Amino acid sequence: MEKLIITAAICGAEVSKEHTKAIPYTIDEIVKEAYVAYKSGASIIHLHVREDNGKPTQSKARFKEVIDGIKTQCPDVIIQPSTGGAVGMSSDERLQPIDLNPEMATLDCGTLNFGGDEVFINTENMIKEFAKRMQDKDIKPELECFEKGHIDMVLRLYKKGFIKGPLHFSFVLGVNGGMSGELRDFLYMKESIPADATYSVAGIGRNEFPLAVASIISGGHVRVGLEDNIYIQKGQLAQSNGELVEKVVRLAKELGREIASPDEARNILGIN
Ligand code: KMH
Ligand code: ZN
Repeated sequence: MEKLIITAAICGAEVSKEHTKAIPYTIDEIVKEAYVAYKSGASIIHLHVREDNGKPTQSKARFKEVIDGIKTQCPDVIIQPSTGGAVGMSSDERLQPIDLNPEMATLDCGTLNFGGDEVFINTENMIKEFAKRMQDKDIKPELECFEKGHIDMVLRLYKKGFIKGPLHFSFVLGVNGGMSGELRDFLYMKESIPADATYSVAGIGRNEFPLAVASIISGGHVRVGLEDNIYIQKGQLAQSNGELVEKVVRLAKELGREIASPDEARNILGIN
């Protein structure tokens, strides 16, 4: 089996210091969390940024400061800014980090409810526009699919040339409003993508580690981090993103999967 790519989703847009003190807000806090996740075994940092008071922002200037800081601490890590941002942001707002020419960025592949009255909007035309902006800059999209219909959307747009291969999916399972995160959901998603595509799984909340194990033994890749889950085990908050990454490294070693370095991850994903 190929080596395991671990993505660390260190910050997100929804988790606050009321949920866990470990969630980073400031530039220094985010850079530190990225560094610790990287040292623990993450080769990709899935990146959101915040204002100092915790408010999510897609400000290009803020992303630049954080990315420069991360690159100083861990020059080879792959940085994957979010173009999802937070619910309610406009496309222009969300697309700002693309102008910094990152190696990767997220491409959210469909609309879904996001708890309460929130709706995370990603229409077909938005997906086409985001995909084109990434293609023009040779940015590798991480195809975030929150349910099976999102995979169908990717496959349609791939056929029509709006999305270029090799395809790399991220199954984000267990969001309140998306597909649940049971083993059968993961298996259905992974069996629905082309054989030559790569995939990673991000289990939300209690789904994080069971789905990580399922992906490790299936030849897929794994995303963990405080954006997705704040507990290291039932009832016990994680101290840092590094602690969550370390747990995946331990599980992978027990199950016979080696961990990919950032350059090995580039090779696996077809990033030049
Ligand atoms: N914060 C969510 C609304 C992404 O990073 O592309 C969207 C999200 C997906 O986190
Ligand atoms: Zn995200």
